[in-house]
Amino acid sequence: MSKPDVLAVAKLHPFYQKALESIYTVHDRTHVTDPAAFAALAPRIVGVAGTGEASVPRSLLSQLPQAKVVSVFGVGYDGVDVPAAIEHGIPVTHTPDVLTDDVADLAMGLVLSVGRTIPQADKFVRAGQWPNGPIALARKVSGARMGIVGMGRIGKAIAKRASGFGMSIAYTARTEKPDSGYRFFASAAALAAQVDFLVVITPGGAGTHHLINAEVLQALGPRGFLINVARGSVVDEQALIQALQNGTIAGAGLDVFANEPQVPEALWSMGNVVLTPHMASATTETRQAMADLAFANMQAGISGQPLRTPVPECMAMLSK
Ligand code: NAP
Ligand code: 8YV
Repeated sequence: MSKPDVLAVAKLHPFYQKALESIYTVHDRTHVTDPAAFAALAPRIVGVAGTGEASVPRSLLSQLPQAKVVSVFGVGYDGVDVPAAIEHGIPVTHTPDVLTDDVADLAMGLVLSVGRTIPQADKFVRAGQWPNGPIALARKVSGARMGIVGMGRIGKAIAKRASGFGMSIAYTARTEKPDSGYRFFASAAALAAQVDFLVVITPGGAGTHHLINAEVLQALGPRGFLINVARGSVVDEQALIQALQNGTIAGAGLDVFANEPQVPEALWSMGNVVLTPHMASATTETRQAMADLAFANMQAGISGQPLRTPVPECMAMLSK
């Protein structure tokens, strides 16, 4: 008997790909690479596999009458048209919690990297510059003021780590968290004006598009650093480049970009910027846990079992 058909809408991590291939036939981006073949295949697709960055638009969902689940390998699902999925009766799942520690760790890694100029210092030593004089002084991290944009699962984990460095914690989110003990600001600009390190960790999508704009960067000021581990869309990248070039802010640590995997060339040569390739959850342990959870969701969706981690917007359709 042939295996059920699943569509991969992005290049999948090998852990997830391998698990899926054990019981499904995985069609790798056929809707993009061979639309004619996809027209014949689409009615047989029972599940859609994606990543946090993948696009699952209404136009695709409407071609999948047998699809039972969209299983995203990632906590963010801003590329999925969730209202359209609900209209088509297709629940969406993601992989919350299992990656929280890693993303918070990388956020702190970027804070330390930009503050203490670790990558620049490494280059300094390798370039044989040490004998020619001391490296420029860095910025003290312990005891500095941390501002977090997005106080959800990962935001809280970043706050916990920053507290260990004796940093004061303030945040903004859609709603205040009175029990957190951290100081709340109603806007990103008001928060930025009061902190040294502004760490962005919200979802992407329309609700947060360019939440970090020229005004917020101005408020962060010439001794302030921006860290973005959320989505490239949350930061106005052109405004950021200008702010870095003009000294409006001190520096930035960026894991995500507006048009990945393209990174604006203007950033490449900046000495006050640390760049990583969207790797905040990219450890062997966490990628395995994400693959296990994404696969479990796919299996549950296709076999009609309760989903492990549906996205919040799909809870209502699942309780009917
Ligand atoms: P979460 O628990 O849902 O937390 C999201 C937080 O963002 C919440 O505090 C929420 O506010 C806040 N938020 C949402 N819209 C906002 C807005 N317009 N203005 C201000 N705050 C807003 O999600 P999570 O698990 O922490 O993950 C957060 C995001 O991190 C993901 O969606 C993904 O985009 C990103 N991420 C990136 C990587 C990477 O590799 N770089 C890895 C994992 C995740 P409320 O609490 O008031 O609802
Ligand atoms: C992954 C992410 O890099 O979870 C998310 O939202 O952005 C990251 O964990 C991504 O989903 C895998 O491509």
